[in-house]
Amino acid sequence: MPYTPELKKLIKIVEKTRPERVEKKRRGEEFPAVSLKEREEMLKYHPDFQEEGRSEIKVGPNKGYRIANEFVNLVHAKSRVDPELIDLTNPEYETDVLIIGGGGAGTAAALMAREQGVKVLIATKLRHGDANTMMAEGGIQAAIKSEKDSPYYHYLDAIGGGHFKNDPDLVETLVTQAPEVMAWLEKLGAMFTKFDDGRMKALHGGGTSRKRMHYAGDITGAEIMRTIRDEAKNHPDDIKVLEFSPAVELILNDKGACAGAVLYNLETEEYIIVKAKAVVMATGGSGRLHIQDFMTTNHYGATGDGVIMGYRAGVPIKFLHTVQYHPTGAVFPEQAEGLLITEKVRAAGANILNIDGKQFVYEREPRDVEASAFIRECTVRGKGVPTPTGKFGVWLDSPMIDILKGEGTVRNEFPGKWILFHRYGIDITKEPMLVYPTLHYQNGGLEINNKGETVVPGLIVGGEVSGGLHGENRLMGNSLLDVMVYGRIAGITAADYAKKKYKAGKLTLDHVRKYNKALELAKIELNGRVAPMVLPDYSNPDVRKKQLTTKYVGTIR
Ligand code: MEZ
Repeated sequence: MPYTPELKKLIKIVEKTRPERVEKKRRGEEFPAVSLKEREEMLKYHPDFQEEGRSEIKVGPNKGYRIANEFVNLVHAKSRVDPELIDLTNPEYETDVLIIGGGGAGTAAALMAREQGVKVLIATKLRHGDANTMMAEGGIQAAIKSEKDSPYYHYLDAIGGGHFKNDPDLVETLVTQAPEVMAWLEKLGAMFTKFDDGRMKALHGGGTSRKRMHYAGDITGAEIMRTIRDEAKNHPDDIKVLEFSPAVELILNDKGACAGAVLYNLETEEYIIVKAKAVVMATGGSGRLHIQDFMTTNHYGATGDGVIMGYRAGVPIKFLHTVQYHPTGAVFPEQAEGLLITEKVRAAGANILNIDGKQFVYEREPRDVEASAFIRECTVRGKGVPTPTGKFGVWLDSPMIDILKGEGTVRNEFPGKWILFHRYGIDITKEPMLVYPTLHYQNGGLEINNKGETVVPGLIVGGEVSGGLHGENRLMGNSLLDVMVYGRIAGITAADYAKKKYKAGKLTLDHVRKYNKALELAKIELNGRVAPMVLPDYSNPDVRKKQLTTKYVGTIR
């Protein structure tokens, strides 16, 4: 849907203020960044700081910890699996390493585990590659081949962005392995955007002190996922993939180690038992929980399943009290609602403006600060731009990019977004985009060390499902790097465990029995809730009441 006449009128105001703003950019004059004190003030508007959005966990290793209500609802839910009805004695599959999740981290783990000489089975909810990695746009951070940059600066940026709360060991491993990961991806065939002389292009992202954001147009994640998925397909004898088969419960053995998982075949609706010497949890994030009713950039299967399964098995969670809202999610047209508009658009020079066509925030603040500024502008100061469906947004002035950097820049650097908006009758080289914060990233998750190990032997975790690396706020481009670095590490650790540390034992779901008991003792009203969620339910609740089947009764929304 093209812009309505009302919105076109408001765009005229943006056009009026544009020449002066462009001139300022040309002179290198930027809107002042907020001070640390102003930052704190601004963050009060961030959804993480809305206490009514959180509640206390009453069971498990993090009893007493307050996190988003939507997550607590899942923690306070019964397993989808009834331990009394599941037969663990005849597993359908046996493998060295079971990887739960077929996105970036899971696939990187599979490749590295295979290199260590073990057999791998990937179980994935949808198709191989349907994951947040595939949808990542703007880039991957790595301090490579530059006199001005080094992992040292990358480390400082990541820690500063995370409000100095990050686990230092995890960050050190991330930044020091980044150059090697980039070389690995290139060797496998990933095509990053380059200068004519072969050097990789790099940009700033919010909170970076150096230009180290490498990218493939505005489809960086798709390019990385394409590359590693192709490589996994090159080894069908060693890496098997079960699609449409999400894990719904972990299996432990009588020695307390993780020893497999119960999968659920979405097509046949059968449970499948997989026995494994080691398990990698790489289920990604949870945007589809729509925390505090925010729209999301995440793929359809991002429902936080890995956190729930790991937590039930006894792994503590960390930093799940913080959630990342990407400042620029599309809010118009409605069909594209929530969709990521990469931060790279701001890195390339586009200003953020209110209804008066005025700047109110520097466009490259760390994400939590930037998102808070948008929320304040729309909900407190009344300066948001109204959409035809009663929402609000702020302008992202993309036409500035071609003016500043030459005609064709937008089409070359942002082909994905240009095509998408063009389909809706909007030319982003001429018209700004209307944006609002959108639920993007699960900053926290299952606790790991820098080998991806958890407190449960044989359960290794990698990527967005883990917590600690990003502290309380992740910087742009550190998620693709996280899934590659920690996905690879998880694969190596799992293979090592399978070869050297694994001890056979009797498979059991006793941890599920214990968890159910704890829910009962805590007197939690379950209201029929079961978890993991597996898929979000967008059906109309009134229609649902009249349906014969209550198959999805356990889902939250
Ligand atoms: O790391 C991210 O979340 C990222 C690169 C997003 C983006 O703005 O493109």
